[in-house]
Amino acid sequence: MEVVVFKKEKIENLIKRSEIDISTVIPKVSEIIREVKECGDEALINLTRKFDGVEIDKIKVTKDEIKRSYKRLDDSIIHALKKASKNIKKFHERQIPKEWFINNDIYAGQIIRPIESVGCYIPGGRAVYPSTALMTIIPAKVAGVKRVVCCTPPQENGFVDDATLVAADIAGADEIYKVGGVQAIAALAYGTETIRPVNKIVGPGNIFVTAAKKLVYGDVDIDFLAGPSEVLIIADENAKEEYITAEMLAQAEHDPQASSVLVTNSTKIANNVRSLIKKKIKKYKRREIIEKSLKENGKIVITKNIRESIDFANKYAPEHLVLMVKNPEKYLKYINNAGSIFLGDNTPVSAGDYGLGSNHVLPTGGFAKACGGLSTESFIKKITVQKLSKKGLLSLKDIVIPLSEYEGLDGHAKSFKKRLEVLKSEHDKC
Ligand code: HSO
Ligand code: ZN
Repeated sequence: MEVVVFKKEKIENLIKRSEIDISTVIPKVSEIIREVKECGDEALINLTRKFDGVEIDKIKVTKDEIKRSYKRLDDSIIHALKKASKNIKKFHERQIPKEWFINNDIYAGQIIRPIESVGCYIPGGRAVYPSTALMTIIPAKVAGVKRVVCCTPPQENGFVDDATLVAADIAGADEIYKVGGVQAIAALAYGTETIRPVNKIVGPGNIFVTAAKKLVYGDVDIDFLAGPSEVLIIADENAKEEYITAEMLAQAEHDPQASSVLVTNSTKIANNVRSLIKKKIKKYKRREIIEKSLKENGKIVITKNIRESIDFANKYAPEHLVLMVKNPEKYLKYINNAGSIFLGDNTPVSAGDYGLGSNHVLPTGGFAKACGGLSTESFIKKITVQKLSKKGLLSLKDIVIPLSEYEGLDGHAKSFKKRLEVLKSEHDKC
């Protein structure tokens, strides 16, 4: 793992992550989307055989299959899913935006309405993510989405992973389909005989799923294009080396492309964490993945002080930002770019991943400069409403007429002036 001293001139190099070039898979992904558009369910069944190696006859998950999964699942997992879903619900209820009106001659405001139908994509197959089912479906339901559709690939035995199915059920999914990959995104966007299309698709996936989301965007809305996981830890001289190490190893185990970055103003912490990682890594089940991830994308950056560490973090715009410094709250005001911020020693990212309440579907690859993570608002439309009193109409005369004429849109000016004429004649009458 690289240890570098921070230099402004090197910033562009230092904020680079592993490069995943979606464009290389676009032709193949477009071909699969076309196949689903043309052949519907038949394509879903054929593509599931081809890519997942699984034979399915029915795409829709039945009530009996859900019951079967509850029975097979350990009580502790059901308990964990239920408890997590309560926290996630509570958190996301606070995110419901307000309706408001400015009650004047210019009466204007916004009403909020949920998107009618949403597709939640939950990765599956070899790695399963029941927690992602909670993180995508619950906010949609809290927002009031009537039809929440969940798509996730079947496992080798032809069933969906038990915990994913139970999580989707606890979260309140209205329909669950055992289809994954590009074919699932295409089905959600364009519909098949069994799956009706939705208005928006959310949730993470591999490079093919991400490319598919990019291609269907415009025909439907999407959340954002999520790439490999990242953590950036800012540590001062008081930070606990064991915690920093554990945090870096935890993020690296996601993916060889995942990035774990430590930024610290303490050379002692930098050196100790580097040797601790070497020691601790031996005990991890996913050691190979971690080693690759840290070798290719792990980094320790040494800075002059905490403010310089924060400047670096703002440029990097990490998915997860961990502040292991004294009085971390004090620094919140300086942070502009991060998907989610974890403060202090007792807040591991894994707590956020599984159910302290906040969402774990977050922007990666520097996208946190432009958007936040998945939230209740991701499923809500703000519709503006306006009503002018006579006085309000008059007050806009010197805005609308000159500007519409400047733009060469005399129809706009006429429509406005018509109201003024009527007002004037009413006024003249009395
Ligand atoms: N760290 C992942 C979420 C996750 N972790 C799911 C464990 N399971 C992306 O934020
Ligand atoms: Zn994670």
